[in-house]
Amino acid sequence: MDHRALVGLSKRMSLALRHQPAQFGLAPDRAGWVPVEELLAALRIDRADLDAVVAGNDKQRFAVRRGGDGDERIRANQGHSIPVDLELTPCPPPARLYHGTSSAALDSIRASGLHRGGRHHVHLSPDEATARRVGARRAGEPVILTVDAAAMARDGHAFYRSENGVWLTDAVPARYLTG
Ligand code: HQG
Repeated sequence: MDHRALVGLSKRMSLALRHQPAQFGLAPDRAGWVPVEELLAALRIDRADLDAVVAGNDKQRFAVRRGGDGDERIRANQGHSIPVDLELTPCPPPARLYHGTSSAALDSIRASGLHRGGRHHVHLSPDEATARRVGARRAGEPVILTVDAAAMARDGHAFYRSENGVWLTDAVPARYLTG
């Protein structure tokens, strides 16, 4: 598959595993896993295509694991809008984390902090370059906000790290943001 086809399939897999499994006839378990065979059938793809997306994905969006019954299962590592319990354990964050957004959202974010929107958590990046890429997905000028994660952790906010290195927290009050 060429790069374009890989990106297209990655998007369909995200839709099926994070947002609209029922539309694909899939029923993820409470931790978000579906049998690999069922995803292949739902998307009408073969195993080599799926492996290419899982292995080649720039952000390691997907994880494949063998379940207790020996069958392989797949889930998205984060970013769901369907209810899932990713069984993340709280983990001490680095002193600073970053959030990329667009200048259009700045006034609102400065007033009310970062909200999780349609996702389960606010997504934060460990470095500015990643945050810049996230912000560049939006229309308008990308902006990088710095989160004082050390102070948040001290004040009792829980942080989680997804398998692909995205930092997650419930909300970021405006007083912890600069930039
Ligand atoms: C903004 C992609 C106004 C927030 C990326 C963001 C990431 C506010 C948008 C992952 C706000 C939500 C997550 C407030 C937050 N007022 N706007 N108070 N609080 N926002 O897509 O962080 O491709 O749900 O700044 O690479 O952009 O899906 O979150 O612009 O890792 O794997 O509301 O999604 O990864 O947008 O991106 P999103 P995000 P995947």
